[in-house]
Amino acid sequence: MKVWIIFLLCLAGKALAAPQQEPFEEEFELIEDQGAIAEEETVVDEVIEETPVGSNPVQVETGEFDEAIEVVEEVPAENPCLNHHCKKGKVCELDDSNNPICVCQDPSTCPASSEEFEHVCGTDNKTYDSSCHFFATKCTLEGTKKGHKLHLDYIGPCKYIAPCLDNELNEFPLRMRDWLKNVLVTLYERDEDNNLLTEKQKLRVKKIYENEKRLQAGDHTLELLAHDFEKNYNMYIFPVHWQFGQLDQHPIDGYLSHTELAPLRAPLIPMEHCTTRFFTQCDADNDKYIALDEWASCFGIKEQDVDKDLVI
Ligand SMILES: [Ca+2]
Ligand SMILES: [Ca+2]
Repeated sequence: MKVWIIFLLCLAGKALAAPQQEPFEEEFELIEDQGAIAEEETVVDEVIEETPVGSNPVQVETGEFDEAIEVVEEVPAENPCLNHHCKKGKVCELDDSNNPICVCQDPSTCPASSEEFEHVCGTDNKTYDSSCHFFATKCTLEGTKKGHKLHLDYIGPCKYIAPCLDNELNEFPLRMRDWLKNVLVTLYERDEDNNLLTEKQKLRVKKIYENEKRLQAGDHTLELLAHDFEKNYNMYIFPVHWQFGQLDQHPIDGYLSHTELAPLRAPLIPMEHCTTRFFTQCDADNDKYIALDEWASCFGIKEQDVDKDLVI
């Protein structure tokens, strides 16, 4: 969770803190039914364990979010359940023929959690003690309309989220863009041997980093952020593209699904009440996916500057 706390502090205009290496906890679910996609990603989780996660909290490995993964590995083991992975909310049990099967986890077997930051809020506006409790509960509703509609909405206990007004909606990308730029600069500054950025990315960030006109990280007014975007527009093009590339991973297809967006969206909602509205309106053609041009446009990037080569 640390990474997200830092992330949110940054959004609040605080100075950027040190990059973190912890992979994001498994907080989310596969919101859309993407069984086919998930199957292609079966190895992702294990790879992630060994790969240093970039310091950008948004650079979350979305493989962690794929609840629909059920894999039987062909490694012989005494207990067939040892290598049988069940999606979140399910646990492995042996059937009468000693074959491993995934069954719904009893929520009462989830580790007790009294810490507020471990609570999650469901789209049913109910607070669950932890994501384990949430997914176990959702599993018991599988096949029902209620279960289909139930998703993890955001991290933390449910609370009143004020409606996002039009003028507030316009403020959201101002902070977000500035934050993205600062994250990249911080990655660049700290990226000695960590390879948090590729060589190509480093060259692009170097230009931003070395630009004397760059607005330094800090607590800036919205007026200043708006002015800087106008004046130093070119510095924001790459960070917006880069963030899209970080999220577009499962699969890498130039579109962000609800699931791919979840690592960014869910922790933000309790802090930034315009999050849901912002990402909803980003999907301009309302096809449930955010394409690169839709993404760029909602961050104020001009059509002629949208470049899929910048995403890589
Ligand atoms: Ca995608
Ligand atoms: Ca769309």
